[in-house]
Amino acid sequence: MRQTELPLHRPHVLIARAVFPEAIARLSEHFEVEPNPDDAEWSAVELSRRLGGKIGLLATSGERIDAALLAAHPHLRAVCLMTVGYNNVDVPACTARGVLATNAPGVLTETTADLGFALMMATARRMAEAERFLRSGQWTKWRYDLLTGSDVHGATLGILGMGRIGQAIARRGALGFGMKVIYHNRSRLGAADEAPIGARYVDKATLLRESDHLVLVLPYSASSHHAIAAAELAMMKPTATLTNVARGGIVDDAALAVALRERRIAAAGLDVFENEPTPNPALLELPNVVLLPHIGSATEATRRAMVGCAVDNLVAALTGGTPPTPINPEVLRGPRWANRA
Ligand code: 8YV
Repeated sequence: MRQTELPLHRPHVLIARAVFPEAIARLSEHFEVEPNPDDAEWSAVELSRRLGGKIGLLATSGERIDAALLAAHPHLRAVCLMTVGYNNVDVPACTARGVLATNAPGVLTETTADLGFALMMATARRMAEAERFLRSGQWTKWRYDLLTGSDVHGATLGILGMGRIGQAIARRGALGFGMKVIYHNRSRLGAADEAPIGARYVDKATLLRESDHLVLVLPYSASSHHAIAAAELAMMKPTATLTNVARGGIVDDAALAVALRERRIAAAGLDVFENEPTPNPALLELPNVVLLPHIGSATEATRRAMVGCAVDNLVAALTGGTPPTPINPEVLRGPRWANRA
């Protein structure tokens, strides 16, 4: 389309963080786009200021989309996240105002499961600790009990939160490593999903007691806040490991640091934390925890797919199409979205 053919009043959209240039280019085919090429971390006030006059927002899980922000921007129609988790969005407030919210499920499942499994293995086999040992010149001889960890193959893999990513981690454990899979979830899987991986549904207490390697993959919400705290850690085996690739806040990090220090569990692998990007300092002091800076979905292909999904949703929402992954699809049947062209 030549410049002269552009409609005079193209809708304005905001991109909250730096993204791949192709995403900005695709949005620019349809909208006036304000990007954030410097990846500046905007305060809530700055985000609100920049949202003025915009009808669409492409965001991550780092921006708080709450009732106050929505109230300040009554013309906003769509908030499209490039992440699967959406605990940063007040979905009922969006729905009440007829604002469509979308996320990016599916595209990051296998990549995040790879990282979750790798982190669980690194934790069980003390890989980060072993690397620090070597780099610091402490490796002077072989010894029968040098950096001995616990087996992954044949062990009992516990999954708390058996959604897409939980099932993908369970598949890796059962089919690749001969692990026994037990899980707890809000709802039990159907037999067709349980059978191929031999997954056994158990209550949360049994999961805590029987897991050799417990992996957390549940969404964060008020009801999952501190789902793993001192009482839960006390129920685990002293030889067990705990891996969290879900969200900070599901684990009480202070209580975990105490349990690790006192060897009430063997080790932990954490990709997510309370108060990111500043983990509880007590964790940084401990040898038996592997710490990663929230890289579960961080492969180039997957990050491109995630932002691509958000772009697909935003373009569809604002040009009369069908957004592929809405969180609150009911708003599209409401009065605000009637007769959209
Ligand atoms: C993101 C994630 O990297 O999709 C999610 O929910 O946790 C990650 O894939 C992170 O949320 C970026 O804000």
